Amino acid sequence: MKYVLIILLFFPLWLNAQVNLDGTIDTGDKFANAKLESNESPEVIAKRLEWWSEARFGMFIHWGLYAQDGCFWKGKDGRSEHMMRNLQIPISDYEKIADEFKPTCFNADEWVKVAKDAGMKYMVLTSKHHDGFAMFNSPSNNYNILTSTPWKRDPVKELTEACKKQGLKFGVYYSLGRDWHDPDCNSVKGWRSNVWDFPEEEKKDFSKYFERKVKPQITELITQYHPAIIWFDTPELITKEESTELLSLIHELDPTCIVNQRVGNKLGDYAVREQKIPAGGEPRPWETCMTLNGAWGYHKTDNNWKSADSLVHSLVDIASKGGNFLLNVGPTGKGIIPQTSVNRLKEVGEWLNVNGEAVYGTSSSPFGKLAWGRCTKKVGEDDETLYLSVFYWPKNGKLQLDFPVEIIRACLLSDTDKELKTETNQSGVSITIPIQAPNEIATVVKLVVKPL
Ligand code: H79
Repeated sequence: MKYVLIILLFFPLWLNAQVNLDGTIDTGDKFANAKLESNESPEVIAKRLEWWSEARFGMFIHWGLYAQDGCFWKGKDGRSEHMMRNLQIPISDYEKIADEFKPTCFNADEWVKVAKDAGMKYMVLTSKHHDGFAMFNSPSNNYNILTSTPWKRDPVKELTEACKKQGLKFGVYYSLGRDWHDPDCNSVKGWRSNVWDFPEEEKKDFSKYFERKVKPQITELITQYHPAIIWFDTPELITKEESTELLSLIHELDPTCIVNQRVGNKLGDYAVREQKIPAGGEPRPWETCMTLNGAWGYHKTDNNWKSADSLVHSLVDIASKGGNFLLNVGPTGKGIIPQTSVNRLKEVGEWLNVNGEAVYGTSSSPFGKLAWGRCTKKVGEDDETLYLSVFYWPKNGKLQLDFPVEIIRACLLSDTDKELKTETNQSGVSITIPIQAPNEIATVVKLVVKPL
């Protein structure tokens, strides 16, 4: 009974640690929902984001030492890429994983091809996650993949080159305010820092970690690989001065480099939602990042895969709200993207092959909630195009639109030669469609209309 009471008492606290009351995941970004405050004009930011806003769909890759045994350590389930903290693994033991890290099956061209075949236009790889291990050549810090593993290869370099060859943009993820390998990286009340190796939180000095590790490594990443995006995570205790300094450092080296909001303190080019799609979109440029199963890093017993249906619906939902979708894969310790992930992504790619026009380069829906699916839009010189992605196909052979539009031409994206009949009625327009849904995931009706 005592234990039940204790659990009941602390359960809300535990829940609160992961999900804020507003539904965002607590990644230590205390300004996650705030309006971004840049000293650059919206036009300058929009220009930097030009390719990114067209791209709409990217691949997130979480790959690091935690993948070696699929988030298990000494037979214990470390639950996620947070394995080191979840199991409180001492640094001296965690480092031993590096001694055996030899992903002999890694092939950068194959990974990029998986992304490309899925219809993804960019890729973001974890260059350093919370465990502090650099997956790139880092002359400033020995705890990196070239110096500390028998593999001695540089996946950031190889993926940069493979992306260039296959026409994808390449970016790097960098855990900013969490680093469990650095003795000075602290956190609020020690909740998220390494207090098992370095228990004296009050003696830690974030600025020392910032000077010693963050600034040199970000400089290395930009000068060595010229990433198109730096995707920061978990700003935690970074000060406004430090966030500002970091942004200046990045833009001095490369003014075209996109930086997300988790550089901290309301700065950065675009907002991030983790594992969530905001109900009404966002007023600023934004991106949802999401896992294919339950963890970001490869977890060997997690088979809770999302269906292709749900992935396409998420992508279209996000596009209809003007956002980007960064969908994650977690390759194994051998360097293989799990086959189920590859299969699901292939299905999404097949759908995009036919219907990509409804996603890439589109803007958000001009309408409110639509019972049958989602709408995206493109504005032409004399007309506008609406893409109606129908998730729930009407059974009566008619798609009723309850808004007034003057249709110039209507067709299915899967059969553009065949014009669909349309009829204006009291509440809007009725479009005659096939009785059977041509595509079980979603069928897109393309409408060229007079400017709305
Ligand atoms: O990289 C992926 C995640 O590992 C990272 N962000 C994405 C992109 C992430 N870091 N933290 N979080 C997501 C949410 C953090 C939840 C925590 Fe906790 C709250 C960590 C510590 C307190 C959950 C609850 C884990 C332990 C207690």
